[in-house]
Amino acid sequence: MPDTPVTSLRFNRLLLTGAAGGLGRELRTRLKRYCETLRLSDVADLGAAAPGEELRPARLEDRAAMVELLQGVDAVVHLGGVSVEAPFEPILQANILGLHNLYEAARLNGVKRVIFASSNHVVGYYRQDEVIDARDPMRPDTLYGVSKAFGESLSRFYWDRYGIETVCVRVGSSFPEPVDRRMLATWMSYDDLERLVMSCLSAPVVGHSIVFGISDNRTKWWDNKYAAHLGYVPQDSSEPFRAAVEARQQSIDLKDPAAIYQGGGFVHAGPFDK
Ligand code: 15L
Repeated sequence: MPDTPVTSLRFNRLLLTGAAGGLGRELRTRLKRYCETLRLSDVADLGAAAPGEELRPARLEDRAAMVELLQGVDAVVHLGGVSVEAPFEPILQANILGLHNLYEAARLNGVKRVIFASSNHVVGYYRQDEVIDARDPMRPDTLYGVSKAFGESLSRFYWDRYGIETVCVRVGSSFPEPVDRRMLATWMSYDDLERLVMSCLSAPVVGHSIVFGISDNRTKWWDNKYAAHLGYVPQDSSEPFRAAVEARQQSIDLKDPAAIYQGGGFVHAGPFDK
């Protein structure tokens, strides 16, 4: 965790969905530092509530449960839903119908800001020798990526029509450390994840913004020039891990689409529906 908090702002109640997942478990302890009450939701087991935590299991597909879940929250950090390629049906339920429920719940409860965990797989079919920014057209590499593209469009609609602000965070690869050559470009440390989420929550005005969730890596495919207003300044880099990563993966097959496209191995995932 960063020694000094990213912002001196304190929120009354924040909601974290997908709180039992990999990034959810990481943000659970970190977000608590910035709010009186942290409401946690997931369909998976959330364990026991720590002081200042409220546990609210809820299915994204359940509109009534979502409306209840968003009551009395200042802002939502939405990590919930399917987070890898999968058959279309669960993606449809959680990432499409579920996300619509979340935004309807925000509208009905007057919640004004959502931090939406989008994904780099919205643009996974750009090549690894291209550098893109948030205004380049989407090129999803999976049905999962398509569902995140839907989320970016849905959140833009809720901003234009209802004034609900969203930052779409196109998360790269947020893990304890980069494990392959692709991740030298896509990695984001957990400390930088905290810095980014708190920048998104504390920036005075975000409207509808798109930011790539990456650390200050030397290898760059994604230019965050349109997200400068968020004030996110990554402090970590994949570079200290480079030697170990290159030793582990000395050569790459340049004919393999996973080495050609930014989405990496996701370009091989599926189809599941025969
Ligand atoms: C994602 O969107 C996934 O949720 C995560 O598990 C990683 O695989 C990441 O992308 C990635 O591209 O490395």
